[in-house]
Amino acid sequence: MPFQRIVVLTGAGISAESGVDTFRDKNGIWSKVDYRDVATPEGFARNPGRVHDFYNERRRRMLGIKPNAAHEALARLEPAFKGSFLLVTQNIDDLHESAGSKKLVHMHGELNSALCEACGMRRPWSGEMSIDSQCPWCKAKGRMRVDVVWFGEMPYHMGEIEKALDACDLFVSIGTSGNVYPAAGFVEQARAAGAHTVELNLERSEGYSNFDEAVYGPATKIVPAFIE
Ligand code: BV8
Repeated sequence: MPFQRIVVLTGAGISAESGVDTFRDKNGIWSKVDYRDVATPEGFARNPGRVHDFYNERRRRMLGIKPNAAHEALARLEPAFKGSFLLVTQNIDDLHESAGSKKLVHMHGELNSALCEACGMRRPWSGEMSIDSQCPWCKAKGRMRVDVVWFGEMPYHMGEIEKALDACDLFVSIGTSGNVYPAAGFVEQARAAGAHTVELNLERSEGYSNFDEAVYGPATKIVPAFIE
C-alpha cells in the first residue's frame, strides 16, 4: 500500500458476524430499548438498576463470543504501518484486543471496565454490576457504573484521535452507520488533512458521500480482501 499513516474507525458492524447485536439495523439494540433510558446520564440517575440490567445483559451476551476474520485482518494490518497506525473503535466489546490489535482506543469506553462516580476510579470489571456494587477503592456503595460514554458525555481519547486524523493519509471506516458524533465527523477531518477515505460496510452509511472509495458487503469478506 502506498500509504504511510492510517486511522481505522470501527463500529458495531465489525462485530455483527461474531454474534454481537448492532444498534440501528432492524432488530438492533435501539429497536428494543430507548437509548434515553439506558445510554444517558439522565437515564442512569432516573433508574440505575435498569441501566445495570442493560449492561449486565450485554456482558452475558458477550460470553463465548469470538473475534471474526475482520478483527483478525486489522490485527495483521497494524505491523505494516509501524508507528503510524491507530484503530479507533466505537465498540465497547473487547474483540479487537482478542484478535491481537494493540494500537487501539475505545472512544465510547469498555463494557469490561467500571467507573466509580464517587472517587473516579476506573478498573476492569467483568462480573455483573448492581446498585449494591461497592467501589473496591473508596468502598462507596451504589456509585459504580459501567465505564462507557453515554449520549451527552465526552468521548475518550479525543486528543489522540484528532492528532492522528490530522496526520493520516488513509482513513478507513468499517461497520458504522455514521449516525453518532463526533465519530461520524472523522471522515471529514481526515479528508481535510488530505487523506484518502474508504468506507467498508454492509450498506451505504449516513456519510457515504464523504468517502473517496467504498466496498459494500459483510466485513468478514470485504475487510480481509481490502487489506490483502
Ligand atoms: C458528545 C454507549 C459532546 C455505549 C453510545 C442532541 C442531544 C445530545 C447530544 C447530541 C444531540 N445531537 C447530536 C448529539 C451528539 C450525540 C449524537 O451524535 N447523537 C446522534 C444520535 C444524533 N453524540 C454524543 O452525545 C456523544 N458525545 O457529543 O459529547 C460533549 C462535548 C464536550 C463535553 C461533553 C460532551 C457521545 C456518543 C456516544 C454515545 N454512546 N453507546 C454503548 O452502550 O455501546 S452510541 C452507540 O452508537 C454505540 O456506542 C455505537 O458504537 C455508536 C455508533 O453506532 P454504530 O457502531 O455505527 O452501529 P449501528 O448499529 O448504528 O450501525 C452498524 C453499521 O454496521 C450499519 O451501517 C450496518 O449496515 C453495518 N453492518 C451490519 N452488519 C455488518 C455491517 N457492516 C459490515 N459487515 C456486517 N456483517
